[in-house]
Amino acid sequence: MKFLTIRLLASFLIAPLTLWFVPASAALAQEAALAQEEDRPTPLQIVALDECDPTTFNAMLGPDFCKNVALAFAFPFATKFADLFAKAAARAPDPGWDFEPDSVTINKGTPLVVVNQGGEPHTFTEVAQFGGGFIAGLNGGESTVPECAGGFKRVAVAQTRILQGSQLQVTGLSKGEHHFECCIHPWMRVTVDVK
Ligand SMILES: [Cu+2]
Repeated sequence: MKFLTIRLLASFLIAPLTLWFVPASAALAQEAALAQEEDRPTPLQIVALDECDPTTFNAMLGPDFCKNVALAFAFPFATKFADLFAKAAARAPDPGWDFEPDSVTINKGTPLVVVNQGGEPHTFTEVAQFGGGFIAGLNGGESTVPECAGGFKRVAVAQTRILQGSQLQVTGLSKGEHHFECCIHPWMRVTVDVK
């Protein structure tokens, strides 16, 4: 009888305690997860831009290769396919093909998010030294850097490709200076300084 009373008393006491603890610990876990999320650094955005002319690019490279989102049909500032090559050969590459910003400083652990807002594909490829990409006609006389050699046939290069309208995240950069360029349009360059 006495034993039963104690057990009963115990369950009366413990049951509500348990009920109180369970939601409390769940709430604590949720709070910890939220705090961790807040500690996570906000990614730094870099945009890839270009002004490909859909008519001439797609005639050369296939339908839907160039999807200019900067209203190329309404305004006459798009660059024709042949002109892009002519300007690169004259070592005055088209400034409409650009990564912005050109140089960034981030703290170690901050991810980069590179968004392709241009009309055609680009790559965001880390290189030891800036130089030519894998299309000789766009290199302005510079030779292809080893990191771009082989083009998209090489998985390492393909992994750095950013299709029109998509994005690439770069994480885990070590402290120091890093160089990134487009392996197609090698005048698109970014220097990243990691503190
Ligand atoms: Cu490019």
